[in-house]
Amino acid sequence: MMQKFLDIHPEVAAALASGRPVVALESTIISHGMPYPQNLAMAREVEDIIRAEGAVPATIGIIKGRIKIGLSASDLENFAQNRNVEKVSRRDFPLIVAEGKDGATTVAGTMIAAEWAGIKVFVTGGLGGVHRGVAESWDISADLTELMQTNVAVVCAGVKSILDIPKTLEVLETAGVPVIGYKTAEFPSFFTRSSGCQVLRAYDDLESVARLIKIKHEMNLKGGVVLANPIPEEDALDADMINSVIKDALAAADSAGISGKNITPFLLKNIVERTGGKSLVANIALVKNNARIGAQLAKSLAELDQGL
Ligand code: PSU
Ligand code: MN
Repeated sequence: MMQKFLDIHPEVAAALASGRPVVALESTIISHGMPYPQNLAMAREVEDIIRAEGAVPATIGIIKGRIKIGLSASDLENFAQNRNVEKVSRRDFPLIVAEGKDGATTVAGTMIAAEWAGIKVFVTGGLGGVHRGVAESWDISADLTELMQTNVAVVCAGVKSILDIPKTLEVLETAGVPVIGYKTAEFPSFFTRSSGCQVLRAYDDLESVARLIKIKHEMNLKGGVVLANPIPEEDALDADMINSVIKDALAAADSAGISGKNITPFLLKNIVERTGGKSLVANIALVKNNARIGAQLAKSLAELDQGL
């Protein structure tokens, strides 16, 4: 039924039809999460990594109101240069489609489209979550409510410490979302490997994660699974340095009066500036690491689905 809104790239359609592994990727990370041209290089490299692992990448975005599952090289370029591309979460989806506009999908937006297309694994950098100061702002990302209702597994490096990590994990618990640590018992905090918070389970092999995802689907329990994959040790930033940068960035957002959907892009940009680009290098490294693991997870899941 939803197919009428989707344009599935032939390579992706062929893989889905034959049960081969496909990995969804978001476009907000390209248009609103990183500066040009590093964002374009990142988007291409991540697709290459997924292909090298034997899976098919499907970067998702909206072009002239059509939901694209798998983008061409020139589409990627467009998103990277952010030519009037809106950030699209669940709320924005029907507007952008109805208005025939271009939109870059967030974690929530990408999950919606991935589920429609039949893609079960989605790789990103970091989830949105509960913002610090939530008691005043009521700012809780729609990524969390999407994870509550949409059956897609999301591979990420945690949530950034611009957010309130303990409260984010509480909301995920309420939402019924299993948060699994890949080779870690501690939930990672994006730029660093630790947060002081525990995951629900630590799994050392992706077959176990695939089995969990498959059983959750079979039980018809709606909602996603989070696979938290820490940034590689050698790419992690110094915790004290990044935490103090984040504090300053939050203060800057506050005095600039930024709110709503603009706050996350504002903070990301501000942090890149304050770290002299170091945060961008770390961000790209962790996304690439997630792409490798996500592709392997999609392969495990495809094998299970085919009864291999
Ligand atoms: N975290 C990142 N990079 C990003 C985002 C989050 O490290 O680009 C983006 C994702 O698309 C995520 C969105 O879904 O920000 C969350 O936005 P909000 O907080 O407005 O829900
Ligand atoms: Mn928000």
